[in-house]
Amino acid sequence: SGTARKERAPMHGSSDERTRTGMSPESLKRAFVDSMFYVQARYWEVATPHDLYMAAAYTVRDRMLERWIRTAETYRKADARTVCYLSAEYLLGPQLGNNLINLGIVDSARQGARDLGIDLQEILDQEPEPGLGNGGLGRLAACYLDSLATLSIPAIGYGIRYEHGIFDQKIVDGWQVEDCDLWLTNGNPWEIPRPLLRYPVRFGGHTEPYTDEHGRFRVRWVPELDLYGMAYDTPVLGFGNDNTNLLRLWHATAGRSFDLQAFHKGDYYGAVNAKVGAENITKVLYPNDEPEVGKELRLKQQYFFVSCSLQDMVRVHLQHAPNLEGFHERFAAQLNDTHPSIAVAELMRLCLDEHGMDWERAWEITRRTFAYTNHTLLPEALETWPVELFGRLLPRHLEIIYEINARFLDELRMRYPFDPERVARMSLIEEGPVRRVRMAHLATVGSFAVNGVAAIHSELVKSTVLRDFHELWPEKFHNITNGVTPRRFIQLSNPDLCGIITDLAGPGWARDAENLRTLEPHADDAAFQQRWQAMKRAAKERLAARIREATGAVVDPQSLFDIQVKRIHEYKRQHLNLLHIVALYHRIKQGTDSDPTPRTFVFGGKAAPGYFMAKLIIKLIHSVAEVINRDPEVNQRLRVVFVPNFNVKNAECIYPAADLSEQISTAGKEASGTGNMKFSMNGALTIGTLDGANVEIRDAVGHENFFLFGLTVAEVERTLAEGYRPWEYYRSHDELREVIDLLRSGLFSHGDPDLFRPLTDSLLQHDPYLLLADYPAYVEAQARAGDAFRDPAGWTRMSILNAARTGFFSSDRAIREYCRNIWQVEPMPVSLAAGNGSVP
Ligand code: B1N
Repeated sequence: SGTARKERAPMHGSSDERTRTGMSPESLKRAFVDSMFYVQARYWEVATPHDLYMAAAYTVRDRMLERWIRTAETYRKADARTVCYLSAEYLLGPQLGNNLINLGIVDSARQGARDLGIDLQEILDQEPEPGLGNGGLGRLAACYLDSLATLSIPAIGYGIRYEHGIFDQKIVDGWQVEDCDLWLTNGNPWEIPRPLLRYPVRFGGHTEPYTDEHGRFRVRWVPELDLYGMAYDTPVLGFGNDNTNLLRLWHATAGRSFDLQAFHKGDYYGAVNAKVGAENITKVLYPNDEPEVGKELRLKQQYFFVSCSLQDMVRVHLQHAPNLEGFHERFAAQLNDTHPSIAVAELMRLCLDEHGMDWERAWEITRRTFAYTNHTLLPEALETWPVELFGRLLPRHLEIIYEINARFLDELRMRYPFDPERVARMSLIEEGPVRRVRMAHLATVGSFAVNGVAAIHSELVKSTVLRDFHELWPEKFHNITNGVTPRRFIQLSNPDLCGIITDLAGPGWARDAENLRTLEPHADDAAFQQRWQAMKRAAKERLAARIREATGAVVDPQSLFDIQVKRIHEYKRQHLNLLHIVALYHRIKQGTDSDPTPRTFVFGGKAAPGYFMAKLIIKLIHSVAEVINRDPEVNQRLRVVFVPNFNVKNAECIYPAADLSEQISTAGKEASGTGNMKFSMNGALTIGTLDGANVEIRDAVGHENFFLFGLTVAEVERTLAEGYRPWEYYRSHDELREVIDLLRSGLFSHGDPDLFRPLTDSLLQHDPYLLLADYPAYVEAQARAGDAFRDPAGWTRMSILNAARTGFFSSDRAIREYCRNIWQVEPMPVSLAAGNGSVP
């Protein structure tokens, strides 16, 4: 409960000897041994690597709790305005290493482990990662939690505690096979279950009108099903401060009503089934990345976590206030894409039905609470739900949405009296054979701010999917270019680079990434370049070892590491990369090679299980790899590998090892990209199109330090409008034709010319992502990159400048912009030292 205790229990003093939370190697060692005994219930001789990990995790967690509690106390006392980040995904990655960094005890922990004869790295490797997200969107949410805590912003991340996160990718005969993710099976030491922090969530049934005691018309929702959401809390440390924020994930359990039903009706087994059904809601993450699959369970997940989160916010608010007036002053709630946008209707329902507010006031509070981030323009990704399904699961919410819509459309008619088409375009309801709720419209109408995730993307949001809304409310629209946390993606992933930067810039750079600029004057310094090359070389050796372990393939760390890791998607064009690889292979075989730079091509990424073309691209990567890697005539110059199961852990090993980063989406399709930033910060050069954040990365690092190619957004539009005929590119470009013909010949498919037909046919007939149109420019840019790599000093200079000039892409900068331009929230630093040595 939130009631503040008057008297304070005595706490350990701050001196290391007297506290169980000391940070010295001695204290850590003692605590670790204690945890092994008292938490893991193991003694030394029989402890498994997993026991070591758990004991280490509990040791670290103990050191987070005082900060966490002090933070909660500070925010509560100050009645602080709080950011609530609502996201269906958090791709956190392993916690232990990151928490050691943010506590500032990496060296201490390593020393303590060494004294006990343990290798810290081995312990770190034990941790299964919480993969509660698909890709960039989920990872962005995790980076933002890190930055919010680091910037001392009062914030709560709300989401879903999926029992199974993103599937494990296995490769069998070159094909992706999905395996169940089991991150929770051995226990999760970072979460704290809160069995008493539960909220009811209802589904189905019907609504009925009634008149309340003041004679006012009201609606009551009589649901069919209720279940509970239970909180699991994970502390999120700031770096270089004492703030520790909260990530609260909801787990679904059956409500009391199940037991009662069974008791009354005597249908025990029926009740058991219903219970299982309820718990299914948080069973598994939907593995789709962008293309929408309108599944009932997914809508249930969305409403489930949004309802729990808003009820939690209301509870907190009512600890300080008599009613929901002022709710929007206490909270800014960010909608991470439309997945949580049902929140708009849910907050209206809470205000209207549960707190007796009138419509106008409820709407005012709702619209001033939410802000919406758009993450994609792909038409197939825009969420819409059939009205029928919506009404069946959430009848009251559908009514509320209809009412919001009726009032909104009246406003529009007033403003555009002779433009019924515009009114229909902007409606929250899409008319058609099946009527559907447009979630992006609901989010836009119900929010005070809308933002895109890179400059070019935000412009496209305004000129395409939300054009009419931008014309109506231009001041609502913002851009906030994405960012990534330098703690995880430099400090943790690339300790050598971290050492180099710290030597030059001092340790402050990790809180102020603009300090990376101190590298810039050293870009041409020979001794510095040598150190830089050694750093890169060591990272490439580590990746080579990892690749050998995972795939058996041997790669040469001296070759150019040309890497494309991201979800597999036609718009991301992994197959354009493949066309170039086959062209290089073909040239060597023909003896017409003009690019003798030895290269290792690395791919990684998951395909949505139902996305056939993406899975076929994975198969094609393996098939091309097989032919090239075993051909002695080419395999000294070219190697192709696919790193299975690309996830945060693998990513941390991959970004530092890259020489060349592939960011080759069709212009206008990649909203931002964030891998592009991680590569660049680690000194990779980019080969890329003018898409997403590439545009800003190129401007930041200097055009001469970036391999640009391809059609611009305007040229893509024009090409398609003029009637794009990929066949003509095939006909008129000899090498392109030869490459595609090789794919069609069966050379890469053990003689089966049909295997890759779906891909080649799609390219020749439609090519919706304009691979053939961009092919000549891509190959030409690749040649420039290959040539440049043969001048080590020139390349190293460019590499250093990339790392030096990408401080802008720190998630700290992005979060500062959200705070200032959208949330209107101020930092609230927490001080452990200022406390009187006790906790409440
Ligand atoms: O969000 C990232 C961007 O950097 C990427 O460019 C963008 O593709 C990605 C439905 C999505 N957009 N939409 C999704 C994910 C899951 C899902 O079920 C859509 N992911 C993105 C961060 O801004």
